[in-house]
Order: sequence, then structure tokens, then C-alpha cells
Amino acid sequence: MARPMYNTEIGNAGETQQKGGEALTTNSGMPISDNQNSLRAGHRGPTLLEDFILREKIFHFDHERIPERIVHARGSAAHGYFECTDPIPELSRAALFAEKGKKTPLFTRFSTVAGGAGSVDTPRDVRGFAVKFYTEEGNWDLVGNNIPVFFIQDAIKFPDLIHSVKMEADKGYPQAGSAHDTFWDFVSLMPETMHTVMWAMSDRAIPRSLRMMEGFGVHTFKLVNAKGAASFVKFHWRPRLGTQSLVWDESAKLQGADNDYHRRDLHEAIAAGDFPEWDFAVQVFDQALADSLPYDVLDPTKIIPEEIVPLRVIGRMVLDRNPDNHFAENEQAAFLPSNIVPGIDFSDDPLLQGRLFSYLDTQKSRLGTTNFHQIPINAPKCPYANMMRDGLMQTAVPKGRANYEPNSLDLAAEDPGPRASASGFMTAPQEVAGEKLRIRAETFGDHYSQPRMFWHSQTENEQAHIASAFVFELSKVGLDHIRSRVLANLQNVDPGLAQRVADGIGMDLPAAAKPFRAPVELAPSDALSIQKNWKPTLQGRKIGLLFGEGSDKAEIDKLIAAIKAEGGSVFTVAPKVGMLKLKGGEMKADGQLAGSPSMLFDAIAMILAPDVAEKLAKDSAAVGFVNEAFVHLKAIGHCNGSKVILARAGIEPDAGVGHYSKLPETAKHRYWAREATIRDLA
Ligand code: HDE
Repeated sequence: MARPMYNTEIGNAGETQQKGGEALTTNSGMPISDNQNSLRAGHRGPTLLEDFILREKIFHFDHERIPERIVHARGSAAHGYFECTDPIPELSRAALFAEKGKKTPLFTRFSTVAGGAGSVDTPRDVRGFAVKFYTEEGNWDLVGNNIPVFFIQDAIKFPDLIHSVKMEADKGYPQAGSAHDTFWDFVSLMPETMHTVMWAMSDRAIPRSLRMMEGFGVHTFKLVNAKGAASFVKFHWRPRLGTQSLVWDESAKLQGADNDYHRRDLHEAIAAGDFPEWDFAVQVFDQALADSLPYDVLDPTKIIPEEIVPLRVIGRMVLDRNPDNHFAENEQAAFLPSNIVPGIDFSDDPLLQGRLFSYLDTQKSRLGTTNFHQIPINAPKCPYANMMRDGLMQTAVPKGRANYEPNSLDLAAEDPGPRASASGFMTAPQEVAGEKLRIRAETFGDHYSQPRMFWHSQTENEQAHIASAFVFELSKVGLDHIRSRVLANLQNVDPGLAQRVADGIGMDLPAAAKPFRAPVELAPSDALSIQKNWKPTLQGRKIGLLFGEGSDKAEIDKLIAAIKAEGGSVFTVAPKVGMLKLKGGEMKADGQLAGSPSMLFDAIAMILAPDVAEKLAKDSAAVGFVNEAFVHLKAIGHCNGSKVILARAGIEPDAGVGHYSKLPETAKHRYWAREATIRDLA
């Protein structure tokens, strides 16, 4: 009997020969003949240590994971480009802002902050908004967030802030959430956190989509022109789809319905050619304006309202390509606030100054080498050369012996290596004087005026969401003295808010905390409200269409066409995913009803045969589909037959509930007025 050297048939589910693809090899390029069986002594004997193919494969697998980012571990990313629409050479000599129409490739990574890499997409959290521009004069990394302020004023507090918000050290939970003792303990003892805490308790912290978030550079930076003149600047990203958020109950339930909700949404939109876009705007100001403000522009807990310094749109970002490989690009991307280019400079914001060290340092421990800049996603797309050499995982092969400078090797006709040039990066000159001190400037001392301004800029519904968020978070805090201290701080933001939260958690209202500096009254800013700036559009919005056996196919097709004509998309849902017989044809659903709850959609439609509707009125998945769409303030388009499901769900129709033919219009909104009818907003 011929002895089979490699029997690939056993354990290979009937697929004896896989076709196609290039040759499978070891990492040294040796072709492999069997990827199913290890080398063993005899048919049933032990595996041999000699099996270098097995050992190499398992060895590599054992080391597939790298340390995750200490913060912003979970991210979703895409490639795209920046296009300059309004050049600003008078303000900055940066190459990417030089000419109208000039395009610069970029890579953008959005992230949650507190959760691990495998956590969920929709917790209440700040979102990272990091953009790496591959400019012709080097990489510029604008590593921002979707909230324009930060919790702390000095980098030395960052490890404490993050330790307090991450899972508690002894228990290992909660994951990806701030609703626990240690976070609120820290916050309550650090009143400078109040402004960002207000934003984090607002709907900004539960975005509908990564495509519908604003982005902010947060710190004040500098723009520097060719003559060396500097101005202050704040950077803003404005989503073309408008800023939109989930409602809290929806975001919590989405964590079960689809924990990749944001990542999937971004990926699918780009794959469908529906490229997300943001306007890029600058707020430019000088020292005189800075001096006129009642707060310090170097304080990252403060914004400059756009009513005071208007936004100037100078470009746009388009994300038009999904990463090919999550690990190689998203995980290995190393963003560094210290990556700037000639024409842009840092300010003395003490938080920014600390960040300039931290990111460079953390990449070494995360990516294992000082040569992380050579990884394709991090490497500049312009030429780069210097005399830094060697190190772990060096992949470049420098030639010659010029690894020091100055040198005179050119006199011996040798390559002298790269040289510094007068046109390179120049720090904007700035006078610095004073004693060496470990202090916080007094101008950083007002912690309550801006959170108060934020509160007064919101609609009533938005205020109710903020109050409920505080109640939810503090209801998870076990220590009364911490809750009480938060209330004392809230008293300085707004006594009405403090009272609502105290009522919600059943506590007496303590006296106001003693402010370091008395708050001043600042004018509210409408730009801070999401609802006041709602963009009624179907673009980027997804409609869940429920149908079943016997539904009218022509009506379904008509509705889908009308929604698509306005830039919306439709996901069809049916009790079964297989082929269904309809009136006028057949159709397969994209999703099965029980696995496609209405949280996944911006609005829902029902086109059902009367008998199917009767049956679904007794199915909790169908009743829940409708009920949750209603309580999440979404438009519902129904047919006559499906009214029985609405009745079963106890829905009293309002402006957002009507015949499905109206849906292309009604689905552009959420129905905030409905909210008072389904929950106590007091
Ligand atoms: Fe970060 N931050 N941060 N941060 N941060 C990191 O760098 C840090 C801060 C932000 O998608 C880390 O590569 C310090 C503000 C984003 O890969 C780390 C301080 C803002 C990302 C780090 C801050 C941010 C990070 C962890 C206070 C908004 C994700 C992994 C001085 C303007 C980037 C890494 C990505 C990541 C340190 C404060 C945004 C540890 C010390 C303020 C978007 O270096």
C-alpha cells in the first residue's frame, strides 16, 4: 500500500483541493505542501519538535497581540484626503493650506476613550478624532476629540484622570463607562473637570455615527506665516451630515444589538461610495483678543464661542477608502501631537506641552521599537532622512558612513548625508521670562462660567438629557459623600440642574462648593446645541423596512427608490431571511426581525399584508421594533394593516407617525416634542 505522505483529505470538510490564491509559504518563502497536518512519528504518534512549519506558525500566532492603547484603545479608521478650499498663506506657510484645490492624503482614526480594544462602540464617552495628514513637508497629526474641551488643565493629572475612569483597579469593572465611584470621586475633587463633564453628560457623548461628529483640536495652537508672524488658532471639523446623536436608552441597547455599530456604519458607508465629509475650519485670533477674554486661551477647559471668534472654513476632509487591514493600519497607527509641519506651532497650553512627550513615549512600549515611524501607516509620504540609526526592527538600509553631523565627507567625494536647511521648521519666537514654579496660573481659576454657558445654550430636551445622565451616573456611585460633592459643584453651574439631579438620586442639596474664582455670566451660544443646529436630511440615515409574505412589492420598491433618491439607505427586515413570496414578486430580507431591532435604524417603515400584520401584533420582536422606534423618537411609516401593531405597542400617533409614503420627509427628523409624552423630563 502506498503510504500517503500528506493526507489532506481527513479533517478537511470535503474540500480536498482549494483552488486559487498564490503559493502558501513559510516566512522565509519556502513553499508549504500541507497546511492541515503537523509532522508526527507514525500515523498516531507524537508530534515532532522538528516540525519547523508548525512551530513558526504557532510562534507567530502566540505573539499576534500587542499592548492596546492605554486610552483610545477601541478605534475605527479610514483613509482619505484633505482639500484646501480657501488658502491662508497670509496666516500659515503650511504646504497643505497653500493653494485652492490642493489635496493632501490623510488617515483618520476615531475612538472611544475608556473601553478596551474589544469593548463596545456606543458607551457614553468622549470620542477621539485623530487625523494624520501626509503633507509634502512631513506628517501633521491633529490628535483631537469630538468635544472641544478637556477634563484637566495640566498633563500631570492625566494618569490620575485615566486611572479613575478606567475599570476599577480591584474589580476589573465597569468596562467602558464612567458611571462608578472612582471617576466621580476624582471629578468631584477637581472642579476644573466640570466643563468637560457637562459635555460628557450631554448627547455629544453618544454620537449617532462617527460620520456625524464634530472634531476639535481642543488646544490653542499657532499658525505661522512665511515671514515668521504667528497668530493663535483653534481647529474645528464640521460634519457635512450635521451633528447627530443617539438617545441614551438607544445607545445602551445598541451595545447588545450591535457592539460594532459605529465601526460598521463607517465601513459600510465608505464601501457604498457614500464618503463621509467634514469642513475644516479655523478660529484665528491675536494676543489682543486673547487678553480681552475673561478666561485664558491656554486653558484647555475653555472654548472661545464662535460668536466671539467666527469659524473660517478653509478646507474639507473626505474619507474615501477603508483600511485593507485592521491591525496593520488602525492598530499600528501612531499619532503624535508633536508631529507638526512648518507653518503650524504649539502654544504654551500645559496639557498640550505634556502630550508632546507622552505620545512619542507610549508608541515605543506599544509598538515595541523606536522605529515605529517606518511602519507603512506611520511613514511620511515625502522623503525623510536623518542620522538616527539602528534600533529594534530597523527596516531601512542606510548606505555610506555619514551617520554623524557635521561632517566633511563630501570633500572626499562621499555622500555626506542629509543637512539641515534654513527653510525647515522654525519655532515661532516668543519671549519667555519668569521664575521656575510648580503652579497653576490664576487665569485658569474660573471653573464654572463655561459649564454654565454650555447649560444655558441647550434646548429643554437637551437639558433634560444632561440632568438624566447625571442621575444615571450618580445612581451607580456607591459613596454618598462623592454624590454630595458632585451636587455641590453643580450648584455653581446651575442651581436648577443641581436640584433636578438631587431629586433624581433622592439626596438633599448641599451648599455650593467654594469657587476659586467667582464665575462670570457668559452669553449662551447656539452653536453648542445639537438640536438647534439639526440638519434635516436623509443623507447618512438608514431606514428599517419591515415586510413579510404577501407584502406589496411595487410599494416596497417605490418607497426604497424615494428614500434612496434623497441619499438615505434602506435595510429590509422580515420574519425570515430566506426568499419570501410577495404580491407582485419575491424578495429576500437583509435581516431577520429578532436580530434587527429598530435601534439599528433612524426611522422604520412597515409594509405588511393584513394577515401577516395580525400575526406580528402577537410577536414581541415586532411590537418591540415599533415601540422602541417610538420611544427613541423616530419616524414610523406604516400601512393600514400594520396599525394593529401600533395599537398593540400602545402608540398614539403624532407628527412622526403616519403613512409610509410620508417617510422620505418624516425620517429626516427626530421627534423631540414626543419625548415629554413618554418620559418625565422634569
Ligand atoms: Fe491623548 N493619549 N492624552 N488626548 N489621545 C493617547 O497615545 C495623553 C488628550 C487623544 O487614535 C495615547 O497613541 C496625555 C487630549 C486621541 O491612536 C497617550 C494627555 C486629547 C488619542 C495619550 C492626553 C487627546 C489619544 C494613548 C494629557 C484631545 C488616540 C495611545 C496631557 C485633544 C489616538 C496613544 C489614536 C491617545 C496621552 C489628553 C486625544 C497615552 C498625557 C486633550 C484622539 O499617549
